[in-house]
Formats: sequence, C-alpha cells, structure tokens
Amino acid sequence: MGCSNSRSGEVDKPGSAPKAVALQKKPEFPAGCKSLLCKYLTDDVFNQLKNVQDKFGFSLAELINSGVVNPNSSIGVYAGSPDTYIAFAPLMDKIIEDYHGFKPADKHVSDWDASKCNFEALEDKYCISTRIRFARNLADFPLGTKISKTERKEVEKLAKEAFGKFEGEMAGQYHDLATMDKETQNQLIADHFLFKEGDKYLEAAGLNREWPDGRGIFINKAKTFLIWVNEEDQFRVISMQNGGDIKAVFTRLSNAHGTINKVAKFAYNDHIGAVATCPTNIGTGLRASIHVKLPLLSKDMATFEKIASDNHVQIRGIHGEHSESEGGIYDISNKRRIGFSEVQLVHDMYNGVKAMIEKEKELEHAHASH
Ligand code: ADP
Ligand code: DAR
Repeated sequence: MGCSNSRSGEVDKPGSAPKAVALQKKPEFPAGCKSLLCKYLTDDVFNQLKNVQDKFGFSLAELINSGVVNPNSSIGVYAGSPDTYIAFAPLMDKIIEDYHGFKPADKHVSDWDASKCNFEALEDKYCISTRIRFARNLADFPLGTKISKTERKEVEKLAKEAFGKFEGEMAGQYHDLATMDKETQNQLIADHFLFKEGDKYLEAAGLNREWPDGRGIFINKAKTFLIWVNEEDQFRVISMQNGGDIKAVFTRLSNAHGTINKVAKFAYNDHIGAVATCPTNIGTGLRASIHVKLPLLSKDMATFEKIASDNHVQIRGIHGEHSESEGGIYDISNKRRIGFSEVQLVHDMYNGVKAMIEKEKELEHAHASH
C-alpha cells in the first residue's frame, strides 16, 4: 500500500471531512468524570491548545469531542492524524504517560522475533481460541476521524491492491461491507471475525462517517488471517485460530507483518512507534487475547482481577470491548501496548492466562476433594 502525498483527483462533497472548529471556552465535565481527558484538559492546557490545528486541520474540538459527548469515557480523545500527537503534545503526552507509563523522552522499540516465544501451547480444555492483532494507519493520510470520503476510498483501494498480492497461507478475499448482505455480516460478527458497528465513542469521534462506505474485511482461505479496513484504525491485522497455541498465532502474525511492511507506508514516529487513532493503541498497536473458560475462578472476581493486574492483562467479555462474558468464557489480553516489544506483550498474555488456568485447576481439585 505504497502511497504518495497526492490525494485522488475527485473533489469531496461538502461535509465529507469534518470541519475544524475553534472552541471558545473549555467544555464542562460532570462531577465524577474519570476520563483522562477530564483529568488533563486543565485551563492552562486548554488555553495553550484552543486555537491549535494539526497539519491536516484537525482541531482541539475534534480531538476531544468523543470524551465531551461521552463523559463516561476512560480516555476521551481520538487523534486526527499522525501530527496530532505532536501538535497537541501538551495534552496527548500527559494521557500517554498516565495510561502507558511512557514518558515524552521515551522511545518505543519493537521485536517481532516469534522464536523468542519460549513457552508451550496452553491447554485447549481451557483455551477456546487465540487472537493477536496489531493496529496500523497509513503515513500520508489523516486518520479515520478526519479522513474524507474520497481519501477513505483511496485507502481501501490501496489495501485491496496489496491484498491481491498475498500468497500461500495469506491468500484470500476482500469483503466490502457496503455490498455485504446483513446475514453474512451478522454471522461474521457472531463468529468473532468482523467488527461490530454503531459504537457511540467512535460515532462521536467521527469514525463512523459515511458508514459503511470504504469499510470491509480481508479473510484468508483458512479464516486464520484477517484484516479490518477503515474501522477505528485504517488497518487491524489479525491472526487467530482455535485453541491455545499462542506461538503459532504470533508466528503467523509476525510473518504477515514482515510481508505487509514491505508494501505499506505506515505512520510511525520514533517516540510512540506505530500511530493509532486512540492513544491506547500506539507503540506496538498489539492486543494478544485468549478466550478462556474459567467457570470457577470467575466466581471469585477479586482473585480473578488480582491475577489480571499482577500480570498486566485485562479481562473483557467475548464480543470485544464493552461486551459481557458468556458461559464462563472471558477475553484475556495484554493491557500494555508501548514501551515493551511485541514479543514481551505476547508473554504478558501467556503469563496471565497461564496463571489463571493454574488457579482454575486448584479450584477444580478443591471442589473434587469436597
Ligand atoms: P480489537 O482487539 O481489535 O480491539 P475487539 O476487542 O473489539 O477488537 O474484538 C473484536 C472481535 O474479535 C470480537 O468479535 C471479539 O469477540 C473477537 N475476539 C477477540 N479476541 C478473541 C479471541 N481470543 N478469540 C476469538 N475471537 C476473539
Ligand atoms: N471508549 C473510548 C476508547 C477506549 C479505548 N478503546 C478503544 N480505543 N477501542 C474511551 O475513551 O473510553
């Protein structure tokens, strides 16, 4: 997906890219608001940034709108371009340091060497499925929050050209969401392959504009390698399979990363690594997760959450963010994204799930002896 600075010749219809507006006064947040936006948009930071625009004309109002409209946000901001992290550094650096513990002078370092995964597969008895993904955006475009309809179609076009070159295990087919029938879409979502739609946080950030135009999913023949196009990020590159063979899933993703990086010009900078729309996904942009069955441990949420916290993993439901667990199955994934390599974060997930399974076994023995 090599791309130039040029934009396609088509003139966008008015409204296809949000217009930058300058805020006259700092938005009010309700009492008890816990978002990092609320915490760090001080009067001083607001006055520093209220008239700033990044290189793509992205304004403070656009950067914070999701957190203003949704005061229950945990973060509250979505970037408009790779330059947002520089132009709005007085706010973004504070949010990044609070969430990731990553300081403005720190430099992210990557390591995709899957041979360093020195662990065995986790037991399929507990591990329903393993999924590892990374988020990426193209270097020469605004992010989904600011991109125009024409630019979004250009990103999709470049993606489809690259997908057509995939060979061997990676070979597959692109499915355009705009022409996908509802039954197929709902089945792909139910089968955990396709992204959901209508997220209110993404909506308020302008990420759902002209939906579903320019959105889609690439799926390889074995349904073990998928790429989301133009959802929250321009690309979510995903390796997944049933069971707990984390090393096999990471090896596939690492190989795909090597292949794709040869043809795509992704947005990186030497401070935050890969640029993402949400600051929680910068650095590696990697989330390694296992759907794991823990019916006994999940009855003791305090212990469950302590194991998660001690191992830098987070507990989610089985249909992605803001979803619930079903049948004692939970999505366990690395919380950290930056300041640690891809190999280290896969180890975080392994260590967390391994510790949870060991505890589940202890509880099984305790129940069996009663
Ligand atoms: P992301 O990891 O890209 O942020 P979500 O957490 O929103 O995506 O999950 C997107 C989809 O991937 C959801 O359908 C979710 O069920 C599925 N998913 C996540 N982890 C796994 C897993 N380990 N096994 C199977 N499906 C998974
Ligand atoms: N819901 C938004 C984003 C949190 C992180 N999840 C992402 N990026 N999908 C919030 O600020 O809570």
